[in-house]
Amino acid sequence: MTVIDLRSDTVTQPTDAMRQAMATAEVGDDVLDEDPTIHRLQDMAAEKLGKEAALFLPSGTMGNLVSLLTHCQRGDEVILGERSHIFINEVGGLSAVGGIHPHTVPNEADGTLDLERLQKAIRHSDLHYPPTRLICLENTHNYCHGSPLPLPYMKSVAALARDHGLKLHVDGARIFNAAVALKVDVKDLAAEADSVMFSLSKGLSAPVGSLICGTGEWVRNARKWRKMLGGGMRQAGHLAAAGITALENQVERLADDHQNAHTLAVGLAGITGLALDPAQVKTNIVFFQMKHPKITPDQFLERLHQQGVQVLLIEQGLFRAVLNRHVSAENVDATLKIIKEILN
Ligand code: TLP
Repeated sequence: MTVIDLRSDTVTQPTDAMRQAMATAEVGDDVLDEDPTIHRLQDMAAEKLGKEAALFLPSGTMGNLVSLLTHCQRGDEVILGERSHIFINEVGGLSAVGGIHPHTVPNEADGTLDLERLQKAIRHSDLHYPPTRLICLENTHNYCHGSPLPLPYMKSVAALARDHGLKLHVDGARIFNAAVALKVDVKDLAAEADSVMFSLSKGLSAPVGSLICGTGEWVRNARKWRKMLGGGMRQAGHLAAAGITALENQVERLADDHQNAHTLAVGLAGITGLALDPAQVKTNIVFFQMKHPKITPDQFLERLHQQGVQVLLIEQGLFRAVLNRHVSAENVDATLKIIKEILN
């Protein structure tokens, strides 16, 4: 049976070119800063995002945590979306490890944070308040339909941050999806931020790794936090080699995932018992709500699984399907057919 795995783009397997590059990579001890392949990847990432420097880390979660630790002191406050991955899905690392206070603002449906609400969330100086230090945005915004945050919006938030002496960090786990969907250079999206994290191991198909990018001094400081968290990885150039291949070969094809997501969304919207607005689907993530008189969400999930289709049940009746390199247009048609059969 063909398995159509739509749980995430993190399930992607390395390409043959990546496996080849990993096998033959020239490596060294990266804690001693002597891994030539990691240097190449970091230079490439910094160049692509238009930043002075970059740092390779094992995961996006560590990339975000190291970024927050590098920007903030214990007791500082960070403003972020209440649907953000950092707030919901990173085990509360910012507070548990960093002693950083999260101040959430509701996300709009398109992943943005309303500028007025953001402005109100910024603390003025008062004995009782933690000092606001940082604003975090997520681009694309995973739990807001994978929405890409447009360039003018990024500029407005950056201006607000600057006016209040705050830093701006972007969780850009899928920033290349945003750039492809918006048809802008990723450099322009990154230009507005003091730091950006992006993942190699999602739609770009590398097996492991994320990068954080910022000024040279910021990255030097981040390196120390990475070491403290156990992210110093020795001969990790084998992993970085796959990342280089990912950046070289896998960015443009993200458009195929976006096209397939759109087809899936339009198809799902036409099925009785499912609710979603296909116009909200602009990248590779499709959220849909299921409500059926006879089938519970768990039964639906189980039946899909039996037919070889895997999606994630996020919360009561809300499902997520993420298009990725292993899911073809034919697989999307097959998925729609299977879902129709189950719900009819
Ligand atoms: N997201 C994963 C799960 O954790 C939900 C997924 O399947 O989408 N930022 C964003 C916006 C993310 O979506 C993720 C992973 C991360 C950070 C963390 O990256 P990793 O998994 O490398 O720690």
